[in-house]
Amino acid sequence: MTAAAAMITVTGGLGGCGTSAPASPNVVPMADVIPAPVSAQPNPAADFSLTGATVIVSPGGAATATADWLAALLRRATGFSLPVVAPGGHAPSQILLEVGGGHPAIGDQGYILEIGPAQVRIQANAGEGLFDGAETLRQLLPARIETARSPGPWAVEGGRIIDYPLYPWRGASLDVARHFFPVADVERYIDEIALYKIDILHLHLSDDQGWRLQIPGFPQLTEVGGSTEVGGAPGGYYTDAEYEQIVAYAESRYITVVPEIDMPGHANAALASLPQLNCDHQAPAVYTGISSGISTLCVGTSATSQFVSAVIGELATLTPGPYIDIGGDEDSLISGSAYDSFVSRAAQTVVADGKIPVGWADIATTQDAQGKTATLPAGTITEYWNYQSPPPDTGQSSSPTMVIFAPADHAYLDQKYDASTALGLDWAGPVSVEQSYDWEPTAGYGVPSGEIEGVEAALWSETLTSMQDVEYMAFPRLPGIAEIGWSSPSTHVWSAYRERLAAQAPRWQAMGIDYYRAPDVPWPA
Ligand code: TNX
Repeated sequence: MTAAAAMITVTGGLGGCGTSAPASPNVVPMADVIPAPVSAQPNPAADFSLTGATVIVSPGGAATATADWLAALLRRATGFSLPVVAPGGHAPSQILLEVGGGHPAIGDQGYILEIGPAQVRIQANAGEGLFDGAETLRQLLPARIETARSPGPWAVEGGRIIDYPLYPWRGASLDVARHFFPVADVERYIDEIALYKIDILHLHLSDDQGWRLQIPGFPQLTEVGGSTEVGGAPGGYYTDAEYEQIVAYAESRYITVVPEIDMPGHANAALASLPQLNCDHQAPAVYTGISSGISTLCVGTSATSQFVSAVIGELATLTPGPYIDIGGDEDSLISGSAYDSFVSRAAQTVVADGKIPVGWADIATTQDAQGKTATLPAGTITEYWNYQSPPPDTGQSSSPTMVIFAPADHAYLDQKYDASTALGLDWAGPVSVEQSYDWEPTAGYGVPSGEIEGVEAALWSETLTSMQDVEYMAFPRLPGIAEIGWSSPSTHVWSAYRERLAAQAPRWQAMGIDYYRAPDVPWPA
């Protein structure tokens, strides 16, 4: 238990750490929850049973979204009516949702979940914490809860969980540029990552191979740049309305969409669409291969400046979340100083549009001939990926940033599991399930702990053409990255984690997820 959980226990009078008795074989043990909660005290004498008489008690307001989501999930499997009712009645069996008045130590994303024979109570300070608590309740129900019209019984282990995250940024990225994934696929991925309390969806919306978002005034971007993908199949793009639909769906799961338009490199789809972005005003052909480092915007021209302002402005208009990601990786086709002034200006534009700039670590580490890096606004967030170079904030940048950790040799879900994996790349791999779990942002990278924003599981799609491919690479590695971001490092013990991970498999099966049965995990038969 952390100091804050201990404090809650003492001041809130919620009881001390119980001794954990063996769980009944019919319930999911609290100890199996991923990410591991801050504190879990099972009480097998107090199991709850979801029945046809159970009601969901919601105060409305910030609890409404979670009440409706939970009711829909539970009704689908159980067939029970599970009415959502206002507080004040006398239901003999209830799931009670409460927002406000929770202990301050749990913050906005934390929750207290108390399970007794007649009542499940989820208490939080804000809507997101309540939703996180409901996702924990989901994991405590039998895996059958994920399948429509399943047989009961629906027992939940009694006891109490006190829980809140370690880092604010627990991201998952999805590359919809190399291969396009339609709205329904993205929504499915949102539901899958929400199960593990991921709270950021980083959408890689442009690259050499595709431009995936309508930008007013530049219809060619989607007509030409959106017309294909890796391998040459027709690509696709999101209309503004479809993008807004994705954002709203994510929001309903308390996930913030971070849109990325990659620049000045990784820009062939834009260059092929708009001749004026090329120094020679000649649009190259669309690109359907998988090399990197092949393109750059012509920086320093008014055409490029206008384009960048329009794109960032549109992202800011369409995106309610606070972040805009300008990419910035792997451009060695322009000089360091040209790169730095482009990035400095793009980051300023993001701030002028009221958002927080995010970019790959390159934006804080690429140096010009004088050894200087870009000048980044205070509050800029950088994402560390290239494990072969030092992270930002270890002395080389002129601007301190908050750092997201996605070191490719651990957190890149597009890397092969081992040499025999048919899908995926292997430049940073292979990345076994253990390798994806066996690291900490605080261990060995040299970034001050106050400058760690969180972690991200990155999923590039050069070799992934379907949701089935995406899921095969994400599962079982994604839950481990989520746990590194949420739970105390003291819970990160591979020998125990592999057992907990194995216990997730029936749930994935019920969800129709074709996961990789990694040999280092003791999967159920
Ligand atoms: C590197 S990570 C890239 C991506 C590729 C990925 C493949 C980063 C900032 N750039 O463009 O898709 O490797 O693993």
